[in-house]
Amino acid sequence: MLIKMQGDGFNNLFSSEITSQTVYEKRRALIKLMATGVAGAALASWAARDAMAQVPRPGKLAALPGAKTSVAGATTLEKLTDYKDASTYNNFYEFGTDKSDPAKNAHTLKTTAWTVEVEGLVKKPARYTLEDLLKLSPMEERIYRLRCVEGWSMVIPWVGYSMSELIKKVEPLGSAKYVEFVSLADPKTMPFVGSRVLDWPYVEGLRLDEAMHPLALLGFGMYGEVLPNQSGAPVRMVVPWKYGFKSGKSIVKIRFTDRLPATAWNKAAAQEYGFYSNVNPEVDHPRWSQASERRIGEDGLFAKKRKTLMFNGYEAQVGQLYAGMDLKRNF
Ligand SMILES: Nc1nc2c(c(=O)[nH]1)N[C@H]1C(S)=C(S)[C@@H](COP(=O)(O)O)O[C@H]1N2
Ligand SMILES: [Mo]
Repeated sequence: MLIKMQGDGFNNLFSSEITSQTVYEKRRALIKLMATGVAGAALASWAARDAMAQVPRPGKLAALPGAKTSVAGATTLEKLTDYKDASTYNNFYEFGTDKSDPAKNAHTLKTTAWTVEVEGLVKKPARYTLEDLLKLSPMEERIYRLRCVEGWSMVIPWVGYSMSELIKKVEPLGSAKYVEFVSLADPKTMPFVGSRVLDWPYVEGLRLDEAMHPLALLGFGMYGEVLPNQSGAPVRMVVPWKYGFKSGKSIVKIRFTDRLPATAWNKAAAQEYGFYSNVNPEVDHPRWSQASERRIGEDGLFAKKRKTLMFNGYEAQVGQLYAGMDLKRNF
């Protein structure tokens, strides 16, 4: 696989002896240190800081580490979701509607010779190969919460870089207002693309200023490795302040437009899935509350539900994007 060609040096950046438990403990120790105040924080060793942003590899796929991110708010100190949960409990309807279907079925997805076409209202439309995209900007590791509209969440160490890096390269025209992300729809390798649940291809979209926000990630990996197919290999969006369905997987086209994109879930049920779909505990889904969530891996009889946070906890970073907007109408 081509990402392996980036050299074994990458693998060495990751110490495989560190268990996820020790990393978690290091991160907790760091939180304790920080709680003792500025002086305490200054004492935090670089090793402990690194533990916040470097995660042991599951050792299943090619290494793809990222440097500690410089984007404010892009790393949470919450316990990471186990790789096993994050890679076996998925929504990827092209491979079936059960949470366990993508892990079972997505092995047929062909991620070699992948290209992403950038078109529409830009000065420099281009067809990027995956290799081009991997080299476009340095990889960062960002630990984001992802909140599904169905009421569960995960904490995942993603690897990628801000979508804004690609947007700057293609130079949007003044008339560009929105960005559409189009997923692959290949009936030969995606068994459920023929089904009538959604209109294929899966399309998602953001306002241009949302897509330019540094937190909006173009993701190529997780847990220090390339994405497993079921997570949207080889390249996907991760928009942590919005419900999970806004983060399109296995993207083949990025289109700049002046019209509000017709997104897959909005077309399927407009009254349930709005264009914005910012995580908002005050706006219920028509069929259930959004006030709380279940963290995957914490299930069981006595697991407590967590309160869902406005903008999934990223309000300080992204709230300004929606200043003056009625977020009940623009759900
Ligand atoms: N192409 C495509 N992208 C998709 C989906 C999908 O069905 N097809 N499901 C979305 C939904 S509903 C969620 S919650 C997230 C899940 O991402 P994860 O499986 O990596 O947790 O992917 C989103 N991206
Ligand atoms: Mo979702």
